[in-house]
Amino acid sequence: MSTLREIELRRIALDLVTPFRTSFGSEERRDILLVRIGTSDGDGWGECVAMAEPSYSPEFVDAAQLVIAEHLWPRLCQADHPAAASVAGELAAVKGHPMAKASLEMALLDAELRAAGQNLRDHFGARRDRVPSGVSVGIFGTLDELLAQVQGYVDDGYARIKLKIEPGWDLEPVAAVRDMIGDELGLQVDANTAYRRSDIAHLCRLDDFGLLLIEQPLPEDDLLGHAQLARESATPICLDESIVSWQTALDAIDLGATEIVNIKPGRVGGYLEARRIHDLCLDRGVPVWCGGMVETGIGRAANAALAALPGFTLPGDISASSRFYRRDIVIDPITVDDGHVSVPTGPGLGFELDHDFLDEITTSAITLPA
Ligand code: SMG
Ligand code: MG
Repeated sequence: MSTLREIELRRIALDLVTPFRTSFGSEERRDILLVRIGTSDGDGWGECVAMAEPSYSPEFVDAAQLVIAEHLWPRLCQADHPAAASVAGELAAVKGHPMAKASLEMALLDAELRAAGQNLRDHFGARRDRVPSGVSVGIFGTLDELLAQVQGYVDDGYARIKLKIEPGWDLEPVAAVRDMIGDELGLQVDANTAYRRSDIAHLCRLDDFGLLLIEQPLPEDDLLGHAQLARESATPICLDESIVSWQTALDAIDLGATEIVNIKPGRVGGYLEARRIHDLCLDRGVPVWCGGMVETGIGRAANAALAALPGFTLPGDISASSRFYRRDIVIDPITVDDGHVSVPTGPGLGFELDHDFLDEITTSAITLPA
C-alpha cells in the first residue's frame, strides 16, 4: 500500500502559437497549474485544466491552487488508503472545484500506473491504437483570416473542424467554411453558452450546413432550453459546460437536452467519472467525444487514452500539440497523422516530461508535505 509523501504545485507559462478567441474571451498565453504527487511508490503528474479567468466555468487557476493547498490535499492526506479510485469520495465534502480535484486524481493515477508498469488505455480496457483528431478553430476578425486558418488545418489532415461561434459570427462564417471544405469533412460549432432561448429560430438556420452538432449554445443551467432547441433543430445538440457529473449527464439525456455528449475529465472531476459517463452514454446509445481544454502533452496523452474507449465515436478535440504550442513540456508531443493521433503506450498516463524545458517555463513552485 503506497503512502503519500508530498505534493508539488508548479505553475508554468506557455505562449500560444496564435491567440485563441472564443465567445467568452481571448487568450494568448496560458498560465497552467501542474501537480506532482510524490508517493512511496514513486511520482505521478497531473494537469489542472482551469483557465486564468473564471469565464469557461467558475474555476480559475489561482483558486484551484488555493483549494488544493488548503482544502483538498489536507483531506487526501487524512485518507486511510489514498488511491486514485478513492479521490472523488475522499474529496466529496468539498463542493465544486472539479478541475482541481481531477488534477489530484490524475497525478495519483499516473503514479499508480507507473508503479504497476501499466498504461491508462490498458487500465481502461480500451483497445484502439489511434483516435480521430478534430481541431477547434477560434473566432477571427475577418472571414479571410478564418478561411486561411481552416485551410491550414485541412492541409494538416484533421478529421473534423470545429468553429467557435457567437451572435454576429455564426451563419456567415459557417457557410463560408462549408463552401470551402466541401460536404464530406465533418464540421461542428461551439457557442460556449453565448445564445439565449430567444435565438432558437436563428440557431435552427444552422441546419443548412450539414453540421455534426451544435455544442453548448445556451447557458449551462438551461437544460430545458436545450431540450426545446433539440426538438426544433435538425442538427444534434451536444452539451459541454452543462455536463458536470454522471448525474447531470443522465438528467440531460433523459430530458432530451443533449443528443451527443462532450466528455471533459476536468469538468466532471476526473478521468474515472469521465469513464462512468462514457459507460452511461454507451449504454444509452448516446455518442460521445473527448473535449479539450488546451492541455499540454500531459492532459492530451490522458485524453487520447480515454478516447480509445468504444463509445467515443466522434473525433475529439485532441489536436496536435503544435496546434497551440511551439514547444510542449513532453518529449514526444502528440502529432496528427492521417487525421489521427496515436494513443500513447508508455507507462502511466503515457507521457515523458521534458524536465529542462519545464524548468525554463516554471513561474512558481511550492512543495507541501503529506
Ligand atoms: O483543447 O483543442 C482544445 C480546445 C478545444 O474548444 C476547445 N475547448 O468549450 O470546448 C470548449 C473549449 C474550452 C476551452 S476554450 C479556451
Ligand atoms: Mg465547448
